Amino acid sequence: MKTSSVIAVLSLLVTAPYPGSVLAQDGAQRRSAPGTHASEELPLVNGEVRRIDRPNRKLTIRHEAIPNLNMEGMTMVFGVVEPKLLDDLEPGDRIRFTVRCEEGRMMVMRIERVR
Ligand SMILES: [Cu+2]
Repeated sequence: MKTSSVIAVLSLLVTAPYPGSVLAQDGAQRRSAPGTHASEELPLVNGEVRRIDRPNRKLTIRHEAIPNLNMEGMTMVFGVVEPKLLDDLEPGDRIRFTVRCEEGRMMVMRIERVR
């Protein structure tokens, strides 16, 4: 049982030739650090992009409630964990995103555009 799950994980790692594999590797490296392993489990939150500040890697989002932060819906500024998350965004885009609190800062971990 243990052996088969190890094999399953290994084959997932080996068969990840899509661009996201860089992120997957990154995640694997960070997995050893405490408290940084749960980004895949963060709830997706609905929001709308209001403002994009690429030089400062910040994003203003009008968001619905964020359960993992006990936050009601509001408009606020978030940091962004990877600058490339901002690449295809424009104000007015509807998104689903994940966020977590890192060293007291709200950091967007992932963004999906909703069409
Ligand atoms: Cu908020």
